[in-house]
Amino acid sequence: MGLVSLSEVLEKANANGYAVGAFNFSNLEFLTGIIEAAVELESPIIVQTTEGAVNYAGMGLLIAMTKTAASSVKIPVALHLDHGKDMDVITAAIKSGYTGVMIDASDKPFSENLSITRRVVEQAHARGVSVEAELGRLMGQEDHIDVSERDAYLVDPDEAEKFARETGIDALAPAVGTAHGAFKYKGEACIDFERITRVKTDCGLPLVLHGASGVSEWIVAKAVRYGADLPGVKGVPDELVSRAIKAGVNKVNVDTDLRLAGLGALRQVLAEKPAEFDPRKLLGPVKSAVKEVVSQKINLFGSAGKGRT
Ligand code: TD3
Ligand code: ZN
Repeated sequence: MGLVSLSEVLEKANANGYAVGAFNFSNLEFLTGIIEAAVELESPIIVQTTEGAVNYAGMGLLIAMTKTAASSVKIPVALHLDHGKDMDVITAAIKSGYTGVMIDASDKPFSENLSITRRVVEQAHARGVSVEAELGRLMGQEDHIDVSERDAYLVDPDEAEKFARETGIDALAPAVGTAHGAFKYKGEACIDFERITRVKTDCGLPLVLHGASGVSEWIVAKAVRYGADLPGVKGVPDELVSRAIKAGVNKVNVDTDLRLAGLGALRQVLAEKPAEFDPRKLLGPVKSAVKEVVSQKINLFGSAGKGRT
C-alpha cells in the first residue's frame, strides 16, 4: 500500500474510540522495527520525523525509506513531520511526500499561532496533506514549572474551539500536563483529563497526546543494568495513557521509550560481545527492542487489528 494521509488514519480512530501510535525515527533500524510490529499486529501506524531527524538523515532518504517500506505491506502507514517550526522544512515536506505535517507555533501568541497554522493548512490541504497544530505549551525538562503555575501553560478549552474552527486543522495537540523526554515529572505523574474531555466535546477533532512515553521499569532496566546513567527518569504510566485515549486522544506520540529500549539493547550487545564489529549484529538487537516496545504500545492504544484491509 502507498502512504495514506494522517487524517485518514485518525478519522477512523476518532470514529471508533482508539488511538494510533506515532513513533519517531531517524534511521533504518527504528523505521523497520516500528513497521514490522504494526504489520504483525495488523495495526495502522504513523511514523514521524522531527526537523532534527531531517537534518540528520536528509528528507529525501527518510521519505524514500518510508515509501518503500509502506509499499510492501498491507497496513496503512502515514508519514508525518513532527514539531514543524521552520516554514521551509514544512513546505518541503508537503511538496515531497509527507502525508501529514505538524505546525508547532505554540510558543507564539494565540492570534499568531492561529494565522501561521491557517497558512499551513491552506498549503497542505491543497496537496491532500493533513495538519496537526498545538495549543498551550508542552512542559519541557528545562521549564521547571511549579504545579501552581501549571494551568497557565495548559490548553485553554475556549480557545481550542475557535482555533479548530478558524484554522481547519485535522488534529489538535492540546497541552494537558505531559512533557517530552525521560524526566517528565518531579512528583506524581498527572494529566488533566477534564481538559481533554472539554476540548474533545467542543471541537470533536482527533486529539494528540505528546510526551506520552511511559519510561517504565521494563524499558529502562536493561540500559541501567549495562551501565546507563539515568537517575530520576519518570514517564506517563500506561494507566494514564489509557484514560487519555478514553477521554478523546487518537494519536499518541512516543519517542523516548524507543530510544531507551534501543539503548539497552545496544549496551547489552556491546558489553556481551566485545569482539563483534558487524553493524547488523550490533544494530539488529536495537531494531528488535524497538519492535517489542511498539508492539506493547499498539496493544495499549487499542489499534491492533484496525489496519486489516
Ligand atoms: O513529539 N514527540 C517526539 C519528539 C520529541 C522531541 O524530541 C513526542 O511527543 C514524544 O515524547 P516522548 O514522551 O517520547 O519524549
Ligand atoms: Zn511532541
